[in-house]
Amino acid sequence: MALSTTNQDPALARPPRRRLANAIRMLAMDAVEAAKSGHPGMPMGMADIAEVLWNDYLRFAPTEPHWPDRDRFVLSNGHGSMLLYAVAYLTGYEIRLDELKRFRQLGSRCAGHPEREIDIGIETTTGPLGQGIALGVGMALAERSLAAQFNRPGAGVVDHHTYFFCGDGCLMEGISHEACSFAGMQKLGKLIGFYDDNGISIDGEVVGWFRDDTPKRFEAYGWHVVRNVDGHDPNAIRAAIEAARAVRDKPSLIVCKTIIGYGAPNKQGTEATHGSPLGPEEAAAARKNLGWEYPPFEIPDNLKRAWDARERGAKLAADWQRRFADYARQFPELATELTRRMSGDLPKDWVAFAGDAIAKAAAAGKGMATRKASQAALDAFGPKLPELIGGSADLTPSNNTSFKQSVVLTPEQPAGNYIHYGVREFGMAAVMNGVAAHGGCIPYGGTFLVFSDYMRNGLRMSALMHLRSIYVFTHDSIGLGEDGPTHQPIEHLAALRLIPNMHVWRPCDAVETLVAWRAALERQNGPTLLALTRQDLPAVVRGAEQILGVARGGYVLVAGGAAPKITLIATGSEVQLALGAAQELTAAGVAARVVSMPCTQAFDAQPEEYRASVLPSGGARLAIEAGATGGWWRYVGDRGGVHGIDTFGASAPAKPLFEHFGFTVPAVVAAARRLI
Ligand SMILES: Cc1ncc(C[n+]2csc(CCOP(=O)(O)OP(=O)(O)O)c2C)c(N)n1
Ligand SMILES: [Mg+2]
Repeated sequence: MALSTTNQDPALARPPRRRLANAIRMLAMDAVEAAKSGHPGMPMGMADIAEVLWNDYLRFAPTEPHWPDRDRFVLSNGHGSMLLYAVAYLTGYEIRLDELKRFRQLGSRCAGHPEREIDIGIETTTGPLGQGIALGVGMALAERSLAAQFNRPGAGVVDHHTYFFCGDGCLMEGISHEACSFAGMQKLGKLIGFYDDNGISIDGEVVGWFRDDTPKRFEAYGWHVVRNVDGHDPNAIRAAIEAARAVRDKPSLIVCKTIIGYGAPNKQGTEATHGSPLGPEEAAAARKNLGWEYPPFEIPDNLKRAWDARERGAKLAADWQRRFADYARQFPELATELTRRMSGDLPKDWVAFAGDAIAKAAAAGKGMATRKASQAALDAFGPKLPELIGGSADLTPSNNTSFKQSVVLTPEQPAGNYIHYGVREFGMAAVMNGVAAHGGCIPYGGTFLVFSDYMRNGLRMSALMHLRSIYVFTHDSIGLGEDGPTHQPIEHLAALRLIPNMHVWRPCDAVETLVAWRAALERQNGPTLLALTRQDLPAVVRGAEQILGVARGGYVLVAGGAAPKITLIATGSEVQLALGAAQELTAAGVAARVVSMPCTQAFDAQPEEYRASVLPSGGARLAIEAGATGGWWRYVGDRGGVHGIDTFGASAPAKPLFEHFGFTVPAVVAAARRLI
């Protein structure tokens, strides 16, 4: 790994590749210096790889960042974010130099860890290590799915690669196992990862805590591995990428030996460069060592010109537009459909279609478990929505996530719409996020509500990145019965409702379940979680206005007069208890209101006037939910009560369990009476 700066190819009349890479190094180093915080080591170490990838292979268009058939790139070792910002600036995306100068400052586009900003070429990138790999897997899966559905012989309009960078940290994380084992099984041949094999993480040399034989590990997953690539030799990097692209039936991992902080003469190769500024002295020494004569943030014109990818990108995008126009002439319906799906819009007649399905369910008035109702929702909506890509983490028969038109998605059936994710909850969440981020597909995935803990950061990332991922979580309370407390969610609903931008629905019957599904599908800027029962629930009788009320997240089921003495607020299976208790209270002369509150977030978003009409200020309020009480106090106020469970559950059939924990009509009536 020579520190040569003279590998110029005069025939191309381009600056030497090392100098092009040094532009990344210097921008990253100087931005971290200016911020007095950040991670110079990774961008300096991976600059040569990035230079080759962006300049020779990646198909992207800075002037048309949303071009649908662009290659996707995910930075899983997201702490190296300055590498992405530097490349975005150098290649000509709409990002000003002073944004780089304000790296990590309030309001700058250059955040510590980027999330998702396609306008400047950031597809999705995670701070939490390892998740980016899984996002890349999801993107590659979406690409293959769309290609299988839309490409026609001689007319390939979906044909791009997904690349990711990852580091030691990503590969130590368990999620890399889930995602890469899955990707190998799925034979995602257009997924290419670069492992920054620099032997260093924050605590020092990784041999003390990470000694896997990574190439063997990935070969065992069914990946194609290019070993021992000198990550500072552009020719070796090119050869590795060529080899990776040539293998189309396996994902590829390119194992790049690099030196973290490459170019900083005294600190390179050590953890000192990982996450702190090099300091003025070492930064000056790096400049000298790399033969960089320019002050911070100055990129000489010849380098800027050589990096500028606007013209090349515009040509690529225009070429695709021409091909797409031809395709549209030959296959007008497919072209319209692909355009719709990439836009994220639902079909034109969706509103009427979904409304009909809900009206039908209301008229049928059938009782069933809400997990069953969710399957009925898929049966109703699924045929209309070929963009749905569903799945379950090995609980398909319990989650009821497959429906009549489900076709298993495999390498042999890439146009399928149902994924057996295997027992890989976290991997599933992050793969779903990648599918959603790619566009053209709406992912949903199931497991037991209690195992949402295993995937929680994936749920959080979908909320943070505004992705339309739909989580189908069944067995939503002690009502699941005999499997016992390890399987019975208690604090989960409360905890999940705390994630900003996550919509949590806990429907009480088939109609509410359909409305919840519709809301999830129509939500383009965030995830939705459906908490569904294992046990059967009766259908609630509603008027037309009440059916409309469901979508508002909370609505009055039983008015109890204009000034009820008590308002019972319930969700899911506990709505039945509230209805039973209200009946008894009313019979005893206590005017009681019942409010069904399937989605607190949707309710909170309603105008004040509506909320006040549902929850009147007079009278007491009692919230009833078979889970942790914490989140309900804001709805019941000082004079209110919360009837919940703040201990772990127990192993027994559902009925005795509900009795044991006080989830019976008499117990709810007693709790209500204590408040009035
Ligand atoms: C899930 C998660 N855990 C911990 C961290 C904190 N963290 C950021 S970088 C890093 C070390 C990463 O080492 P490596 O991937 O080898 O990066 P390098 O130092 O080589 O750039 C850690 C622990 C994180 N970002 N995400
Ligand atoms: Mg490392």
